Amino acid sequence: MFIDQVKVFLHAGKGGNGCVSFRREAGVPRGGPDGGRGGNGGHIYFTADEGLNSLTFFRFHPINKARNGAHGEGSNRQGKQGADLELTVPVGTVVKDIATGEIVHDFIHHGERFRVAKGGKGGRGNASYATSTHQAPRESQKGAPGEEKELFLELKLIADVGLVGFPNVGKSTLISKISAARPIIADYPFTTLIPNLGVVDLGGTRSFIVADIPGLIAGAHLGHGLGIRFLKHIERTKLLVHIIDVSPYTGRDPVEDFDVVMRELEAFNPVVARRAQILVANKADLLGGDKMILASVRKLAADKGLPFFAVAAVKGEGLGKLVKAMADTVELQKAASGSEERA
Ligand SMILES: Nc1nc2c(ncn2[C@@H]2O[C@H](COP(=O)(O)OP(=O)(O)OP(=O)(O)O)[C@@H](O)[C@H]2O)c(=O)[nH]1
Ligand SMILES: [Mg+2]
Repeated sequence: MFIDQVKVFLHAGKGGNGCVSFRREAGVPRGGPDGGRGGNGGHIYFTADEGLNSLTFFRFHPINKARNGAHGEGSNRQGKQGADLELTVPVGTVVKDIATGEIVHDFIHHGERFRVAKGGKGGRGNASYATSTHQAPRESQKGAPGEEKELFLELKLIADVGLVGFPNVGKSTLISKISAARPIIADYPFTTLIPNLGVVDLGGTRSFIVADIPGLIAGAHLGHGLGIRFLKHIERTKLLVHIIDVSPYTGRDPVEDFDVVMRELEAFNPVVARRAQILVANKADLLGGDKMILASVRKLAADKGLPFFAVAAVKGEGLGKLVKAMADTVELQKAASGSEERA
C-alpha cells in the first residue's frame, strides 16, 4: 500500500508531579523536607529513513504517545523520566502542524532526526522550596502537560529526474532499462498507479535517482485519469524527461501530446513546468518508413530549445546517450542551485 498523505495525533509524555514529603526517621527529630521532583515526560522524535517509501505505518497508527514521567517520591527520589518515542518517516516527508498551518520540518536527508512533540517538565518537589527562612515548605509543583499535536504528513519523494508523459508511452519501460526498478509494464494506459523510484548508476560516484509516475491526460488537473496528485513527487526534481510516443498507433498527434502535458504541468505548478527538460521520442522502432512524425517532434524540440533524443526503450536503443545527458543536466542543475544557495 502506498500512502503519501496522512493525519497523525501526537501526545508527548506528561511530566510527573513533584512530591511533598518530610524526613521521618528514628533518631532524626524534625527531619527536613525531602520530596523529590517528578520525572520529565517523554518527547516524540521522527527520524528519516531512506529504506521507507510510504507513510503506511501512520495509516494504521494515527495516534502515538510517549510515556509520562513518574511522580517524585520521598527521600529526595526523583521520578523516572518517561521514555521518548522514536518513529521513522520516509525521506521526503514534510510535516505540517494542522493548527497553525506551519511546516514543522521537512525531512530531506537519511538519518535526519527532529523532535516533533516536547514532553512536559516534571514538577518541583517540596525539598526544592526550602530556604533558611522557610524550612518546612509544603508546596510542590504539578508536572507540566506534554505537547499535543495534530500533524499532517505529506510525502514528496526526492528524485533528481521525473519522467512525465501520457499513459502507455513507455515511462516504466525506460526506468526498468536504466535502473534496477522493476515496475509493472503493460500495453494499456494507467499501468502505473503509484510512483516508482530507481537509481541510475553510471559507475564511479556518478548516479542519480529517477521517479516514474502515473501518466497524465488532458484535464488531469481536473481529476481526469489518475489526476495530477502524483505530480508532487516530481516537484523536487532537477530535470524532467518528457516522453512522447512516436509510434503511428496512438491515434494522437505527438506534438499535441506535448502541449497537453505541458498545460497540465502548468496547471499543477508553473515552476515545475519551467524546469529543465529533455524531450524523448520513444518507440522509434515502430516508425518504419515514416519520417514525418519524428521530424515533427524534432522540430518541436528545436522550437522549444529542448535537448532531443529518439529511442526505443524496450530494445535499449539510444539509452546510453540519453542517460549521459540526464546525468550531465542533473549535475549542472545541482551545481547551479548550490551556487545560488551560497550566494
Ligand atoms: N515497440 C515498442 N514498445 C515499447 C517501447 N517502450 C515501451 N513499449 C511498450 O509500450 C507499452 C507501455 O509501456 P509502459 O512502460 O508500461 O508505459 P508507461 O508510460 O509506464 O504507461 P503508464 O504506466 O500506463 O502511464 C508496453 O507494452 C511496452 O512494452 C519501445 O521502445 N518500443
Ligand atoms: Mg508506467
